[in-house]
Amino acid sequence: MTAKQARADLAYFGGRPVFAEELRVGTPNVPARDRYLKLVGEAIDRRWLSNRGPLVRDFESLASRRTLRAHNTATNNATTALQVAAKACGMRGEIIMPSFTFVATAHAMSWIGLTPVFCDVDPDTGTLDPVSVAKALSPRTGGILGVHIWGNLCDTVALDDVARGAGVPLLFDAAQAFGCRPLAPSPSGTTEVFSFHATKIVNCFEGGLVATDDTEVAARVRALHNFGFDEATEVAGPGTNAKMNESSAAMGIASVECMDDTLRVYRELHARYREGLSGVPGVAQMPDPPGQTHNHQYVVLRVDPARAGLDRDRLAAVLDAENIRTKKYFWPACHRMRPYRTDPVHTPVDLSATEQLSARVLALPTGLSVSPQDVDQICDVISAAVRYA
Ligand code: T4K
Repeated sequence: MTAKQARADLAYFGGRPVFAEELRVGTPNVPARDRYLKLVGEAIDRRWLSNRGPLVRDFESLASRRTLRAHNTATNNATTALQVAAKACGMRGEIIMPSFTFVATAHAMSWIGLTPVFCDVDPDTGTLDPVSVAKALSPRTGGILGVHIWGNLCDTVALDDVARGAGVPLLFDAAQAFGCRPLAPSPSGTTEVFSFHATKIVNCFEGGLVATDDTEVAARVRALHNFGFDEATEVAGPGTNAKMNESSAAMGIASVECMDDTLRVYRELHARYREGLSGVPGVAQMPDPPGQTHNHQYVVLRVDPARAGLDRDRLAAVLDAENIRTKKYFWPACHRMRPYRTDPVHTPVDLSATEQLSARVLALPTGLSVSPQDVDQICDVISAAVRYA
């Protein structure tokens, strides 16, 4: 390993970049290329390419072993899945959600005429704070949307209590949480939406899934994602086209079949980062939440500028010069984005934990295209950046 032994070794100060080619957050995993090509070839030969074909049904069945939910409907992405699920759960009016999330969470609601109302998050897990949610409740509240950010599961029990007390539906955006399950049982009737976008731990090129334990919600999801056709192929009401196609399902099957191996790689890289950064002042990996299994899909640092001597943006610039492409997941927070930043209806409560997290977090490359030696090099750059800050 080439260590950064002097300030001038850092590419930011004119040294030679550690990586000749860029190393990215979110490089797609393709763990079983031949299996995918075989499955997609069979689909082509069958001439059955969409509309709940055999591969989509197989994918749903395999995915159900990971979601542990009774009903699983595959979709073309998680954004449409969120819209379908929100309608199926009966969400209306103002939807309480975190601002600290990927903007798709808010836009998905806004796009179907619902109003995002942003609440604060727990500073350690980044998930929706039930106390903040309770403060934001109003007669206009028509739903609560928790986000399992970075695979950290929300306090589902506390949020369920708040939702039941207010008499509004509760939905979870689990786009980043495939493979993350609570060790205790979930509240009854839980509904979650997963993403299988190219950058996710399991990918379908693009894909999503609505997983629910509520039979009635499941029936509505099935109809709504397929133009409103119910099981009797009658149109029960206005629906959309959110169906997954067979090629996406083939990719999903090929990936989920070897998911245990994939999870192991992510877990090991995550632990290696933790060890490699353990002595670096002011730079800490976000803590692993207790009480759940984790996919370790994201390696997220929190940079404390006072202790590290440099802020998150400067650290990102130092890494960038070394061809290490990080992502500021999630900055800016949604309430700082158009159109939400201009209308106070979206921000009725204090969002100080959100503000602080979004200014400090940085996601680092991980996944099947990242080696343990790459992690060592990245840790060396971070440690040098702090040393010479
Ligand atoms: N809710 C939450 C909480 C979410 O995180 C997301 C999506 C959604 C809802 C909506 O799910 P989908 O409708 O997408 O299923 C990326 C993904 O596009 C997005 O799916 C994901 N969350 C979000 C966290 O990350 P960007 O804007 O960061 O994408 P981009 O183009 O900057 O790519 C990310 C990194 O991946 C880059 O380093 C480049 C690399 N990349 C990307 C693609 C597509 C590759 O190396 N190869 C590729 O093919 O949103």
